[in-house]
Amino acid sequence: MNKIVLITGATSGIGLGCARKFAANGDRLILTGRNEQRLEEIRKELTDKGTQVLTLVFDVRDREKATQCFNGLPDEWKAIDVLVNNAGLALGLEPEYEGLYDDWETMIDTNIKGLLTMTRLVVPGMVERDRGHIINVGSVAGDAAYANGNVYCATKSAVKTLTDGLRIDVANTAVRVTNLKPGLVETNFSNTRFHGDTERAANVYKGIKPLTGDDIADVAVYAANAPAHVQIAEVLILATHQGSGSVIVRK
Ligand code: 8X3
Repeated sequence: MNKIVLITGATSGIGLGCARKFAANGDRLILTGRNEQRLEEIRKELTDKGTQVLTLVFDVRDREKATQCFNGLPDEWKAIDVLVNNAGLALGLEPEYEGLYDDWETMIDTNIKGLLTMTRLVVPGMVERDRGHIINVGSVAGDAAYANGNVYCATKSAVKTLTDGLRIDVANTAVRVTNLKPGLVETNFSNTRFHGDTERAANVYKGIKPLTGDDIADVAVYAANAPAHVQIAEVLILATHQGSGSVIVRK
């Protein structure tokens, strides 16, 4: 069925994978992100293939702008069926007692408060329509802390708790709630984490075939298209040679 899917952080990685996979599924897309030019390139790529795409330029940390963009949606785009809360990032890999305050603020404001803002804006309409699906992009990092992951792991642990809480709070409706928990996915995740140190970022994926944004998007599309009585509550997706958040076998 043709759905309206809103994806945050749609300009790269898992978000971009979701944009392409939901487009291929025949859905209409609202793509949000900070990079206006990338959003426009992606809009063009997908509209050329026949997908209806609307883009919104904002940072999920900017609650006022997010609210403005959401309230300004044309009527025919307002009834969002699927919200993919993907926007998020890791910054730094230092012991907790040496972390940078700015990195902490950015991760907490994006991964937790940004996700909450989007949830607060979009979900009331879903509840009212008694239809909808929220897919939060959590992480294996939310299941257990790993060395130097501290604050990032805590934000993804919060995503798990908030996803579980929301699922309980909408259980009296037909709205479904999913937590996707990827492991090692090769995107610009590590590049961002290491503040642009590409060599250090490349080492994260050395000797192991990592997942791609498309691999995670496949699961998102599956969950969104499962029969209405089926709620895919949580999925942990690891690379084959990854045993857990901290066990990675490299060859
Ligand atoms: C991304 C997975 O294990 O690199 O959230 O933190 S991990």
